[in-house]
Amino acid sequence: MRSRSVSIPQGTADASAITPDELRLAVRNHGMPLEALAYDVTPIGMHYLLIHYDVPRVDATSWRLEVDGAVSRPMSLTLADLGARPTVTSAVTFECAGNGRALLDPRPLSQPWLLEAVGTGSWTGTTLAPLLAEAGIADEAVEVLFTGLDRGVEGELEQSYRRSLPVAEALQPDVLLAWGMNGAPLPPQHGFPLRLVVPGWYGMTNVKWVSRITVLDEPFTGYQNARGYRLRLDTDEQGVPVSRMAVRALMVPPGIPDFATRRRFADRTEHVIEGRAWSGAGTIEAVDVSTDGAVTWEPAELEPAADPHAWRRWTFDWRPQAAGDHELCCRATDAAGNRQPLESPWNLGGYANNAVQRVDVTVT
Ligand SMILES: Nc1nc2c(c(=O)[nH]1)N[C@H]1C(S)=C(S)[C@@H](COP(=O)(O)O)O[C@H]1N2
Ligand SMILES: [Mo]
Repeated sequence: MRSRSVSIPQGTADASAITPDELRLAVRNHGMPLEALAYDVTPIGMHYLLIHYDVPRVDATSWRLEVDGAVSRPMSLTLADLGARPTVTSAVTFECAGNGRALLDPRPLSQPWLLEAVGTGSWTGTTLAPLLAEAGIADEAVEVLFTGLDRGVEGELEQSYRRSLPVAEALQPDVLLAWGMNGAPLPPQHGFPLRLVVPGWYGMTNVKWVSRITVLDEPFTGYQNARGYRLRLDTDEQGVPVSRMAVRALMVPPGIPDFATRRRFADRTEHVIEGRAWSGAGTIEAVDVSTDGAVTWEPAELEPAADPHAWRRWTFDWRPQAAGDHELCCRATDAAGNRQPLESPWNLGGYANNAVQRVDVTVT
């Protein structure tokens, strides 16, 4: 992926080429073009998409949200019932846990993301915690399970897409049940009519097309928690659950691209490099930029955080000193002291690869 040669793809593929299965996934699940890092809130249609199975067609009039399990007062709510509750809007950055997967070597076979599985939505909905309080969570409750209406097969198991969260996480005051995105009703591909929004966690947590919330008195052992989304080197290993987003900065690639190769060309005037940074472990403390392939680093300028759960904008003035090839890199550090590595440890699922971004630019 770091080749400096400008090659034009012409009907041949080498061993590193993506497979037909990966291509099929890649055209269904598109990324956010990196130039959209320029927006505080990603326009609908530019936000990345990740859908394990098919987008379900949901009839909003017959749809209900069931709240059941270890609760004293089970509920069945319409969209109007939810809409009558206190409403909040919050900008939240999502990143797919598989972002960066296709840059790992060997490449785990799944959705072949490079770096663009990220976006920030302005989500409108109601806070989950008061709803669970009304339902009356039992003292023995340990997790809350969210079930989507989409069904498929994964790991040879037929299943609905569902994920659980520890009770303490589900009760965080910033966890939302959202019916709106960027001021409009949720579009079908983003979870119409209702989705979960859990700030700080990797994307898989934000269950779309939610139809059931089940309070559990023992941990969920279903596929997406027990087998999928685990950091492990081998299928026999239990591994560590994937949870919060690792610290990361990305830049808008400067200059202009070659159509086929996406290689960048820039002139020798001053360029304002801009980008965004985020972390699931706290606020962003610093972003550094390198214009010499991560040999030396200089601090970027950080803008004040616009929303506590949204990515933070940064800029860096770059005046190329010479014509020729330059490798631009950026790396973020968060308040917990986490800093992006030059290389991220490999794992079977290709999750949480937050290695620094590298952009080759030819200065003319
Ligand atoms: N029901 C359901 N929810 C889901 C998924 C899914 O396939 N089905 N994909 C998850 C994953 S892996 C990600 S990264 C995010 C993507 O959200 P977006 O498509 O709205 O960007 O949704 C999550 N919620
Ligand atoms: Mo994801």
